[in-house]
Amino acid sequence: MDGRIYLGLGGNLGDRLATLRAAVEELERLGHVVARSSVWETEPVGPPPDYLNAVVALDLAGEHRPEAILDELLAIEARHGRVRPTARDAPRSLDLDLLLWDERVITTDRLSVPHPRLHQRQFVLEPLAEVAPDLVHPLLHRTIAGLLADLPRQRRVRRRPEPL
Ligand code: A4P
Ligand code: MG
Repeated sequence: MDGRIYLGLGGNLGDRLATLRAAVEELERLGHVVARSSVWETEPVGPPPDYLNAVVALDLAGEHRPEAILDELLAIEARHGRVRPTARDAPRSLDLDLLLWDERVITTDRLSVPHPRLHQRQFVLEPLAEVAPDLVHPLLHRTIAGLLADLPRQRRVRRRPEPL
């Protein structure tokens, strides 16, 4: 399958900005990065420290099976020192989430697209709304800007001046 994918990047360990930038460079292997959000400093959901989060839109080069994309994301995470403890929301150097793939709905044992929690998370919606405010969530039938507007603001997030 080809098309446009939206990827969420996050990390709260190590040199966070350098890691996000290196990940974007590696993602260029999958296709062409057509938009990148600002870098956002965000209060953690789960244990500290704060995260940096960002979103990129990428036009896939050629055909990719959904799970091949996931495997590529996991490989990039591993190369950036991601270890997988069992605890949910454990601190990590790099987390790459496949947020959306055009308006497709994909459900396999290993992959759910749209990402099941994207609409609940300000650290995803703020950067996603910068690159795709009018994109419609294919299950909720709401735009990203609309989902963000309705989200109760419970956490600290701030846009950083450095580009991704
Ligand atoms: N998986 C299923 N669907 C997807 C998808 N659309 N994209 C599976 C990526 N992976 C997907 O992921 C576990 C498995 O989910 C993958 O192997 C894949 O088969 P993981 O990255 O090991 O687990 P995780 O990141 O701990 O879980 P998850 O569900 O991605 O958690 P979240 O929702 O990403 O939360 N606070 C702030 N401020 N910023 C953050 O970025 N991130 C998290 C992680 C917690 N708190 C945070 C942040
Ligand atoms: Mg994840």
